[in-house]
Amino acid sequence: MREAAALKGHENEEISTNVLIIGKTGVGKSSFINYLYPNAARETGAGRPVTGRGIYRSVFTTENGLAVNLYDTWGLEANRSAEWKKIILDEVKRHDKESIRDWFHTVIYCLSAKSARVERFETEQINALKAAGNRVMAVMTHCDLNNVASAIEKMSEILRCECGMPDGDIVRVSSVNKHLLGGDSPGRFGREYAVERMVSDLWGSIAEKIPAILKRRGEKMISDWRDESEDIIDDGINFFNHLSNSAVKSVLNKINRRAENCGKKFSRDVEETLSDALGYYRVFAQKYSDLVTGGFKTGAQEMPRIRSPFEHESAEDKMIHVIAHVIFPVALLFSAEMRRDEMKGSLRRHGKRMNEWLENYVVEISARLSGETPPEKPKAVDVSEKTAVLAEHVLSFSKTLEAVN
Ligand SMILES: Nc1nc2c(ncn2[C@@H]2O[C@H](COP(=O)(O)OP(=O)(O)O)[C@@H](O)[C@H]2O)c(=O)[nH]1
Ligand SMILES: [Mg+2]
Repeated sequence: MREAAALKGHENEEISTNVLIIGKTGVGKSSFINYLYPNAARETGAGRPVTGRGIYRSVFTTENGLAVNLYDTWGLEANRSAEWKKIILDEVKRHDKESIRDWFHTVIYCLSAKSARVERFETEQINALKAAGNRVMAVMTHCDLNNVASAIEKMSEILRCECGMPDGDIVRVSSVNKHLLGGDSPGRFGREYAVERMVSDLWGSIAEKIPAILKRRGEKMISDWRDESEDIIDDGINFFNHLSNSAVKSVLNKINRRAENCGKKFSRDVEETLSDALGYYRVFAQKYSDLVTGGFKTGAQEMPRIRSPFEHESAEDKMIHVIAHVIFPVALLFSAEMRRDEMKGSLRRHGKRMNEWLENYVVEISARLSGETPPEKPKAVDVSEKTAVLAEHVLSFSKTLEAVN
C-alpha cells in the first residue's frame, strides 16, 4: 500500500529540534538544559546572537544523534520588558513557517521557586506566546529547596489564574545535585515529566498547525482555480459563439479538468504533509524516549511511558484512510443557454461548495490528529433549488447535444 509506505522510512532520519528557553537571569535556564540533555556536546560555545540582541542560539548534539537548536534568552530584564516581548515574539514568528522542522517544538518558560514570585511582565510574556499559537511549558526550578512548597503553590495559582495554565503545564524541577544544609539531597527531578510534555506538546502543535496550513493552501488553490476559470470563460465565450455547444463544452471541459487536477494535487499535498509530520514526530518521540530511558536515570523514580497517538495500529489505519480518501467535488455544469455572467455565477457557487468541502475535510483531519472521533459528516448537500437548477441545465445541455448529433 503506497500510503503505508509513505508513513515509514523516517526511523533513521537525523533530526533537529528547536527549543526556546526563556526566563530571567539566574532562574536556572542553563542548569535545566544541562539536566535535560545529558552528554550533549555544545558546538557553538556560548551561543551566538540570532537577531541583534537578546536571543542566542547554540547547537547541542545528544548521544543519540538529536541536534538541539537551543534558543536561549540572555540579558533580557524586567526593566526592558516591552523590548523583550517584541524580540521573543519576532523570533517565534520567524520560526512559524510551513515546515514542521522550523517551528519551535518546545517553548520553556523558567521561573524560580526560590524567588517565590511571578512578575506581571512574565505572565504577559507567557500569554503573548500562547496567543501566538505556542504551547508553553512552565518550568519551576529550585523545587529541591527547603520551604518552597508555599511559594510553588502561590506561583502555580498565579499561572493558573493569569495564564490559564493547568497544573499539568507546570513542571517542577530540581536541576542540580545540591546538598542542603543539615539534610539529604533530594537530587534532581522533573526531567521525565518535562520530556513527556515536550513530546505531547509537539504532537499538539502538529494537530493544531497542520490543518490550518492545509486549509490555507487549499483555499489558495480554489481561489486560483476560480480566477483561471473566469479567464477561460472570458477567452472561450463571446457574443458570437456563446450559443455554440462546442464552445461551451470546450470551456466546461477545461474548467472541470483543472478542478480535477487541483483535487489530485491537493490530496497529494495532504498525504505528503501528514506523512512528513508523522515521520518527524515519530523520530522525535523515539529520540526523546531514548534520552530518558538510556542516557539518564534518577534513582528509583518510575519512568513514564511516552505516549504516542499512533501506538495503536488502528489509529494509523484511520489516518491512512483519511489521507487516501480525498474526494474533491468536481464537475461543474453549464448549459449552452447560459450567458457568460451566468457561467461565472455558477463558477462562484461551485467555488463555494469546494470551500465548504475543504472546511469539512480540514475539521476531519484536525479531529483525527487530536485523537477525537471526527464529527459526523454534514447531511447530504441540500437537495433543493441548486440541484434542481443544475438538473435542468444538464437536461437542456444533453438535449442540445442530441439535437446536434
Ligand atoms: N538548588 C537549585 N539550584 C539551582 C537550580 N537550578 C539552577 N540552580 C542554581 O542557580 C544558579 C543559576 O543557574 P543558571 O542555570 O546559571 O541560571 P540562568 O542564568 O537562568 O542560566 C546556579 O548557581 C545554579 O547552580 C535548581 O533547580 N535547584
Ligand atoms: Mg544561563
